[in-house]
Amino acid sequence: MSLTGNYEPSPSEWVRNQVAEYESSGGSKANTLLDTGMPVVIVTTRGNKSGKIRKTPLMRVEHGGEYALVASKGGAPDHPVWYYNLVADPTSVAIQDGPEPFDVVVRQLSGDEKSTWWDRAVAAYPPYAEYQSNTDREIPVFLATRENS
Ligand code: F42
Repeated sequence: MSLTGNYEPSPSEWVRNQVAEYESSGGSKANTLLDTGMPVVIVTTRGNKSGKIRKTPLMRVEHGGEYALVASKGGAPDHPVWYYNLVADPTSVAIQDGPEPFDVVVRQLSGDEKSTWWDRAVAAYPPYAEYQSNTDREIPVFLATRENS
């Protein structure tokens, strides 16, 4: 995994606790969003200002070995800051979906490709549709593909 460096846990306690429990259990615990039963993955990025390692739980949206990363932030008017990390360095990204993380590269989707992956995202986690209806911000979607594929 090329993403080495100083890990800075999230300032949000429930987020950093979910990352810690997911990683320490090899993905067998804390692998759903609270009590929804809907699966999550852990995405590692590099802080675009600090250079620190950041880890962010996101809903698991997988198809054919690729993953959509949905910068919904609950429908907030502003992007989550991990969005800017991906924009700044789309090759310093890893996903953990189970026991071990793996390197990916990401690209932001648009047009028909985004529509296809947006439908998959809403199928995996229906509240995404409500988040988008609650904000004028177009919720960005990134496609993550394994680096060695
Ligand atoms: N968020 C989503 O957007 N989509 C999801 O599908 C999703 C699912 C999910 C499931 C479980 C769970 O526990 C949380 C979930 N979340 C989901 C919430 C997600 O994990 C994040 O908490 C949320 O998206 C907000 O991301 P954020 O990156 O805006 O988090 C803030 C609070 C944060 O970490 N801020 C740090 C801080 O110190 O204030 C800085 C983080 C950072 O990356 N800093 C950069 C750096 O250089 O280090 C600079 C960034 C910049 O450009 O300012």
